[in-house]
Amino acid sequence: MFKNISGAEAVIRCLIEEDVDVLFGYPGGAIMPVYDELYKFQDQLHHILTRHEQGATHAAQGYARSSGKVGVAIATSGPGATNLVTGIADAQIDSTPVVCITGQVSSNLLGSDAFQETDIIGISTPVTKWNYQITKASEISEIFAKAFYIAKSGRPGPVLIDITKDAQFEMLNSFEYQKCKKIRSYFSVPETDPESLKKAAELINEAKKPFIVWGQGVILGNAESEFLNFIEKTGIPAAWTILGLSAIPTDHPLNVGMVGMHGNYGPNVLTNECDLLIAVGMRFDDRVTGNLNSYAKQAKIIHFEIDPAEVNKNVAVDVPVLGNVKNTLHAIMPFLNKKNHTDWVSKFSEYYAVEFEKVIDGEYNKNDGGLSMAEVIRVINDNTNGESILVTDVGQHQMVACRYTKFNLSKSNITSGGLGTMGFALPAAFGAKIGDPKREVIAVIGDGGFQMTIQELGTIYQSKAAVKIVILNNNFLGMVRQWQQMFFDKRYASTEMVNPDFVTIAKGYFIKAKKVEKREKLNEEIREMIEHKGPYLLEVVIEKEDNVFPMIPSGSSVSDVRLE
Ligand SMILES: Cc1ncc(C[n+]2csc(CCOP(=O)(O)OP(=O)(O)O)c2C)c(N)n1
Repeated sequence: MFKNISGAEAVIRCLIEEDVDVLFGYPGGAIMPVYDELYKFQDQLHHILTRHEQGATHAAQGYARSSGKVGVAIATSGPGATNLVTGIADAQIDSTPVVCITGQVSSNLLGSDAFQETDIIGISTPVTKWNYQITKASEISEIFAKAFYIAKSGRPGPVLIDITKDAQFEMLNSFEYQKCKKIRSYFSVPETDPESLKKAAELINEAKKPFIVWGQGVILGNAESEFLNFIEKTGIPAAWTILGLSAIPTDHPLNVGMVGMHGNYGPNVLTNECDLLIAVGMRFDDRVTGNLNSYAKQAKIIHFEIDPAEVNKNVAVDVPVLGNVKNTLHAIMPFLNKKNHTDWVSKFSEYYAVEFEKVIDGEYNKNDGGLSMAEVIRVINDNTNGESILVTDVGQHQMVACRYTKFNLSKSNITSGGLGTMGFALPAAFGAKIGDPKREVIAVIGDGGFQMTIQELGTIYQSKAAVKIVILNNNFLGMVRQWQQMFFDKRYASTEMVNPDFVTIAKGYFIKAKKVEKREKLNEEIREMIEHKGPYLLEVVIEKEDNVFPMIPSGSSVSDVRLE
């Protein structure tokens, strides 16, 4: 219990009670009392000054995804608060636990169009799991406890707390903090119906051609070992959504690759041949399913899911199994028969061989012409033992990097999946490095997305976060250019980029940087980057008009996936 402390100090004490050790943010008038306390508490709570508030939310997301903890971002009212919104929306759709704190004008000015007043509660309502405006210091303790509980419990997500300036100044006679363990009428994890486990097990035991698609729920639920036990006992081939990537090692014999628009050939085509589709902690996003009218219509479907709102949302399910996948995958084990599906699994290998011949070999093992994105990833793989964290932005490089990077450890793939936010990677990368400092963090970014948050090089320099930045420079907004080539008769409307000298820019921020154009130099330059102790930027000039295949054209069926 603390006596005679300000609301601002109470905010700091709440963060310390929640084991927050770092927060990302940007100061301004309406949040200055809290910043003043941050100054006083700097030994216990480290503040990283980003160069833009969007960077603060993405950094908090990167931190949350690499550490498994709640990320915290803080900003002032008005433009500071609105600049957080893209990152909040990104965290909402990708289920990332983040608490955002915004300053607000004093309560007597609310609604008067005061200087830097925006209705951030109204603006952020559709993109937060919960939000709340504090106008009295006495509310701080309870609201922060709820905020952290809501952000991390059940299906995680972003929470925003807006706090008026007078509440920050107001003195509290006494302050006590209790972590929240329960909120009336908020059921973070639904109860599992034991019958659903039995029904699911029956279908799994009977199936001749079962197929698993797993998503981020496996990682968020810390259910990696339960998931491995499940697939190894049942012998079922399993494919990942982009956010599920890295939950199990790439080279596991039952890991058959990625589903979705730029996923692998076999998993997409065989979605429409399996007799049982088992979805684990994924949400049937349209980028995964393609046209719903022709998605796995022949199959029975089981959905292991924590969020009841996702069940039967896009795809009608035969057996929903509600609950945390860590528990449900464990609980179903005694009902399952040990099996293998050798012939069925080999079908995936047959499709892989076709994809290898038509797509993979040519780009992954390329040895003439301009550099390909895939061979850059191959050389990164050769130098990292599958143990580094990959952070990607949005576009062609994202699809290629996610498909080709080899992973041996979970929580190693950080990308903007649901929102597809260009500008995500650079700030998310230093957030990830701060969240897990022992691991190598490699950000692979397109020349377009890099320039959306390029100013965060300043944060990297100031915070000394040793991230490695690889810019795959094709001088195009590559993914949009690919669509223009395929669906708009090559009318490259505003997709060609005339770029600055990235190396000079990085050097302006005192970050070591190099540019590589030649295949013979690639391995040496990547090794030098990895061996360098501090942050490093490597610009790799790649083939200008490379395309990403496989591809399911928008609106088509998963089985219409194209290889060229
Ligand atoms: C904030 C934002 N604006 C626009 C888009 C649409 N968009 C998706 S991919 C892409 C091109 C990305 O280009 P680049 O960063 O150079 O990566 P590349 O595709 O070339 O690898 C664009 C413009 C987006 N995803 N996010």
